[in-house]
Amino acid sequence: DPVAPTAAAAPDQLRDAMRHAVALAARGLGSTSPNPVVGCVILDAHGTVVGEGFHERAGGPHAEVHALNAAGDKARGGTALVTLEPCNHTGRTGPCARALIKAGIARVVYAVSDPNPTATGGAQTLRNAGIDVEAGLLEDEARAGNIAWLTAVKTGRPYVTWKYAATLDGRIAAADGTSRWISSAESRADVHRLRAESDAVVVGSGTMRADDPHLAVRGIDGAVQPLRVVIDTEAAAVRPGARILDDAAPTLIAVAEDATTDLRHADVLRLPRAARGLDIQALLDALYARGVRSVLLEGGPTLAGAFVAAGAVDRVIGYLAPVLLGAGQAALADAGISTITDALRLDVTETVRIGPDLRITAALSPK
Ligand code: AOF
Ligand code: ZN
Repeated sequence: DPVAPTAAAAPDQLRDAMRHAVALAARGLGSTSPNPVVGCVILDAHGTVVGEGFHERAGGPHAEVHALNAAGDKARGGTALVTLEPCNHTGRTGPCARALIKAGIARVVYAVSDPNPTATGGAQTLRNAGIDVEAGLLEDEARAGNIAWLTAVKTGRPYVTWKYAATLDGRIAAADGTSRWISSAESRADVHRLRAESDAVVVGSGTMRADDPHLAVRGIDGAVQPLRVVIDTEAAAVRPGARILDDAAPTLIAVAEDATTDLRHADVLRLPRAARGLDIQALLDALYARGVRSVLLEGGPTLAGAFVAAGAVDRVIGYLAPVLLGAGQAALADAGISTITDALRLDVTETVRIGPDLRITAALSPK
């Protein structure tokens, strides 16, 4: 029999619990793709937290199942707070709507509706079972926490964050090409966190030649390594012995269809050429097909310009160091913009001090 709805948990208890669920969800960033990050908190009939959980990896239990397991019998008559509408389908795991009903949950509060057509319908299933269902609590926060997955589901390509570190006057290298270190140790550590939260890290041949980057995550316990991607159109920048070819993380070298490469032991992806280098949409399609939902574009200015010109950047994260250079390489090269009316205008979503630097996050409006 359906359990009688209970409104025992007070509004501020619900809000606090949802805020905690959003924080729990974030712990899955970088390891759940192609799935979303989801957090869940269970309150008993008095509003006390009796269980919590988050989705840790695709194929593993959903957040609700972890939280229900933690709560056990205490879930009966209680409230479940979930950052995403509980699923209604049997995919790699059973439907969470059924699991919540079976556990005797009286009330479900979720933040964001599930846009995934195969999983949607959980709210209705719960209502049909006599459960009190409310949507939209802390929706903006939960949406922001899942922005990569939500955007990728909508657009059918990975969510792309272009990250750069520059002087206050927007230079990423001095006139003679030297660049170590413009941003602080704190900012560089923060970039490792960004990498850990991303499914793939992308650089171009210029960065490959200039820096021989490693691109793996260091210093974060339990981090899932991102796929390291080099766009090496002419198959000339990645040479045997490059640091990126070690086994610290998987690596993919994207080259032109007609390029010849002698690289062994590397995963090579052949893509059509475009006006500038490789076809970026084709690259993003190929990454999406491999389960990549979030891409961290790490450089350099030419590649970033091509991504911006292709409309393939969703978000920009700039680390600005209180340093002046004057002459030197600009963070962004030609992006196909030549007049002020064509300038891309972004919305700043966050500003944070990172050590001596300033980190600015800005989003491009979806087209
Ligand atoms: C998750 N974790 O905690 C919740 C999800 O691949 P499956 O079969 O595990 O199903 C994934 C879909 O389930 C996902 O796209 C989303 O729509 C829904 N909810 N998914 O991975 C979770 N609650
Ligand atoms: Zn589920």
